[in-house]
Amino acid sequence: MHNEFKERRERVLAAIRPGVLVVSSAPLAIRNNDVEHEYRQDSDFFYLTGFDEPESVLVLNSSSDQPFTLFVRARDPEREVWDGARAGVEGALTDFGADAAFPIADLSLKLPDVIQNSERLFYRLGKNRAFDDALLAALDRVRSRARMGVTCPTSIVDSATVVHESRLKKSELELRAMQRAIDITRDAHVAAMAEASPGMFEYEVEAILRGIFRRFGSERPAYSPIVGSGPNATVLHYHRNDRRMQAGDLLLIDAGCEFDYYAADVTRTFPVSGTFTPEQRLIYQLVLDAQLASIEVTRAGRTFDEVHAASVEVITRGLVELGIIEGPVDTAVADLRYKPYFMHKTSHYLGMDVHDVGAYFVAGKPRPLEAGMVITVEPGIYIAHSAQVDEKFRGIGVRIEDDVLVTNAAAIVLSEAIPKRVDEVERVCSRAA
Ligand SMILES: [Mn+2]
Repeated sequence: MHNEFKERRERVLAAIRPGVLVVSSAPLAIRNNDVEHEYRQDSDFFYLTGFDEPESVLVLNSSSDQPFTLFVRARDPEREVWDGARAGVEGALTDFGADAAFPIADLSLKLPDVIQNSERLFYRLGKNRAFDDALLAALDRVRSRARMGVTCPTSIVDSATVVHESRLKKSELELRAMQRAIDITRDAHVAAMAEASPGMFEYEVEAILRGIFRRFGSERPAYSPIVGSGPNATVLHYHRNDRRMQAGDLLLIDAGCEFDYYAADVTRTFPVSGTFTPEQRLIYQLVLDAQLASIEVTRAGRTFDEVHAASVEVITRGLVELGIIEGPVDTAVADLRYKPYFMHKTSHYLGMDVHDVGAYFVAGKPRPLEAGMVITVEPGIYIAHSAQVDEKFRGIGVRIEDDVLVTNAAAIVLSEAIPKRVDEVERVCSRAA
């Protein structure tokens, strides 16, 4: 693992040459009074260091023979009794491979020294305002040294242009972590399908998901699980998870865990009673057909728009056939008639962040997919109770989401082992817990 972080830093150093890159750790966030939110390291910071402590700063300087500097919390036996062990300056050098390390308390003193004499500063302004101030103060210090022959950066470049670009294509090691997250997520979804039944509350199903995530070593959910039954399945970002499920409901679960800082993002929809009603089955099969069509299109050289268009085509055709929207199909596509029922896009990047970083457009044009990217494919149909359609379809919400590795040939569905065919889903749903 040590080597992988080093390789990433070397790749970034090569990309910024000549320049200096600064990334701060995620700030601590107060939850209420003196209680903090659970801490999670900033993804860029972790990607380049593997270091998960707060109050840390990373500097990569391509012009230095000691390019990798870490500022970290100093060892403090008294604090460590309360908060646990810290790596300290010593650990930053020996365990995390820093060429130089300083206590974070010395930041204002030492930061000017490590960023000076570079033309370009790679830094993401605006993400952490408190740290922006510290960095701008350091820049000011560097400027004041101009008469001594010190060079101050003349341009500040968004560090995303190099770090996010590097994160976009996944290494073997990253794919292993993602697969692990997805495998735990599979167990959670299968257990939810088997155990959910009429009369249970949505939060009981949420508890099953969270319990399995944690039991198998996931640090945390990659995002708050959505467990929406009946009419709640048509609410895209439903999060209350407090309704009592009824016989005949569909249950839409959008939940994935994080493992080693990598996210899974999976949605399954299934009948709480174990069998789809005829209308639910029609809509479900339509979403599944759309998803399979989009996965078919997913490969290097194609674009997100093309992946999305495949789902739009299938869903529009199906909705026309069911009499939910008016045809003909091409006119319905052109007029966006599917949109009240399929209002989101089909895909996003997936990685350390569930909506992962990386450019979707390059020079104003949709960026072609490349081998090594991981994306989601997640079409859906949501028919609200208020919809002007045949009553039998109202209140049906279905989304099916898989995590897909882009290659030069057919895409690899990393979450393939999570049941989604109608007969498979019904079989797992009627399995006793
Ligand atoms: Mn998603």
